[in-house]
Amino acid sequence: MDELETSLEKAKASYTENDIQVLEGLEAVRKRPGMYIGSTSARGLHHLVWEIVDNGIDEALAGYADTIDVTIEPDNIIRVEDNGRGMPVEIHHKTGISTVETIFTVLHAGGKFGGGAYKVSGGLHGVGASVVNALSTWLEVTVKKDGKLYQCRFENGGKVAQPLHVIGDCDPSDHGSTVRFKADSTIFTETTSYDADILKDRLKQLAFLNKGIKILFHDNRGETSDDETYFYQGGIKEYVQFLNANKTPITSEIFCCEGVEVGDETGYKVLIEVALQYNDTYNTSIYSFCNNIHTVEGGYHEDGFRMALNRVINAYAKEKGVIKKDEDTLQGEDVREGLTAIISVKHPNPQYEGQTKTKLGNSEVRKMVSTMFGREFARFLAEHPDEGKAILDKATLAYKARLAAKKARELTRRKNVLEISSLPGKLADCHSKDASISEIYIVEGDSAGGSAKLGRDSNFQAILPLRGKILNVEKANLHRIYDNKEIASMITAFGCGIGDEMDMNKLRYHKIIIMTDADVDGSHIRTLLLTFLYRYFKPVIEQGYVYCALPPLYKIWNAKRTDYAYSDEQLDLLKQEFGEAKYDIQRYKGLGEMDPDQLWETTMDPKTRTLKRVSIDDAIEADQVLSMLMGDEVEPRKNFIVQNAHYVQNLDF
Ligand code: 1YM
Repeated sequence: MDELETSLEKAKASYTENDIQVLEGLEAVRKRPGMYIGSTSARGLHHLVWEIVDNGIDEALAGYADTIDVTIEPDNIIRVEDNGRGMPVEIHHKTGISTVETIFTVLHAGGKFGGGAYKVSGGLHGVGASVVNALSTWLEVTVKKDGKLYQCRFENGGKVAQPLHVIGDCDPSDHGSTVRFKADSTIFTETTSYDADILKDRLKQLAFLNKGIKILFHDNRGETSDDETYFYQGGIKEYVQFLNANKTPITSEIFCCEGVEVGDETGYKVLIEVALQYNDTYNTSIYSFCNNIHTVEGGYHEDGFRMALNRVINAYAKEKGVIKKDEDTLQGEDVREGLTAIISVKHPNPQYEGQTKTKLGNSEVRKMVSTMFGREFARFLAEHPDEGKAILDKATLAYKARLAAKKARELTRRKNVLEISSLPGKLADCHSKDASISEIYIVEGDSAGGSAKLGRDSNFQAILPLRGKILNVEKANLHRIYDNKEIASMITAFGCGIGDEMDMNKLRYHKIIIMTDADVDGSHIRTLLLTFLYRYFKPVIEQGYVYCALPPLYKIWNAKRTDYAYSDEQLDLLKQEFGEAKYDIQRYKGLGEMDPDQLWETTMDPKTRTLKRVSIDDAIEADQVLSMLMGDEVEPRKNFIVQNAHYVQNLDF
């Protein structure tokens, strides 16, 4: 049983009991208003208006109303009227009181009762009309229906002062609902005075987002009244026009499309609308909405839009011969330069995520928007060659400018690696920005790097593949070190700078994990890396942030079990464990031989992996080995090579 059912079940018992239940509900709202409307500041105060207006919008979206009239009366009384069916006046079978009264006295009742298509009131705030009642000194509802005028009145935070009764007659063709209320100044202690601009901005936005609904506004508090009418037959197309009003559009036609996509086998429908126009600036203004709520943090509808925009413009560019080679793709930032776009979806069951709950989390919406918008936008480009050309020219220019800027950056990068701000391209970064849980795997070779990228947990694990041998820092001066691509990418990835300008607080990962093959080449690369870290990032080692991953040497398995051995001794033990049973053994020659899942399981999963923390002694030893091998003294090198001849034969210093 859901919340509403429960409260209604309880309420049914008897009329007095019902009264008590209701009062307890509304009392809870008065005790903790913040929980229901976010805050009791000016923001919360305006929220009351939106709760009531949303109900009128719902009625209009259901097709029964086309006008909503919002007035600030003297003394900051709010009046909202619509010309819809009028709230239901009959006795509600569960509460035993009129449905109107139920809407205003039972928590959440308004949102859940109706079967309307898109209940905006079920959205982000959507706490219902009863919350407004609970937070008002008085509230009055008037319903015009079936030739009669009905009214009821509540006082002192939702207590019934006058139950619903007929106060007169009206034209039988007339219908609608009116709500008037006065916010409680003992709750809204900061202010009970409405800001006309806040109300106007949002009402205008609601009119843009819901084409064909006329929204009237009056501020009757002053000597002369301030009246506005918001009515946009073109909806979000006019919104885009309005947003671009002070800019110079590069296309005369505004693109817009609208469609209904069916969700799953349950057949729920999602309404999708997109409008866009490019202007000659370099800025991007993409505003997305779900159920009239501005999804500030974006979400799947916005993702789907970006995906399709990219795809369609690139396909069009190829078709027009602007893009020739496959590697010349226009990037998202290229195709969005100068773009003003509105994406508006209406979803019967929206899920909001993110810090401020303004990110649409319904994943199915991505494909819906991508498919519908992509198809329509491709058609638009095909049918409007002038617009198509202007958009393509703009994106290509952005693309060229980006490449030029990149070249310029690379030149500076060569001058001073410390000035690099962008992360290296090969780095597959993690999502976490919290260094204390972030890890970077420095992986030898592209194929192992590829497996690691696929196998990792991208929430906290970053992968930086290093190609070939990194520069031998022993013989290089500082200038050459900066010049080395592999080293430069490590320095930028770490984020903490190097040398005099090093700032450990800026280090982006508290685990720097060297992952090399368990062979001679691998150990050589490890030596080079450790030496580099020892020479230039000593504090990172001193603070215990550097580790070596231990990849397994063998996989031993049969139909029943699979195990990994990290040494020959361990393999012998495992062989005994498998005993008489048949088994297979694979010797891993390199990390690249493992598939992503194996790599994750054996070497990267914090639950099962073995990491060896590098001590400063290890690093010193690496440094000495390297000095000896690389240094000018010939004798020790000779000795070392003779002693380790069976290992070093493949080495290429
Ligand atoms: C000024 C605010 O609330 N209008 C409004 C509300 C309702 C209806 C019509 C309505 C809805 C339905 C059937 C339905 C509401 N009804 C309910 C409930 N304007 C304003 N206009 N008949 C009338 O959804 O089926 C909640 S709001 F719960 F009774 F359905």
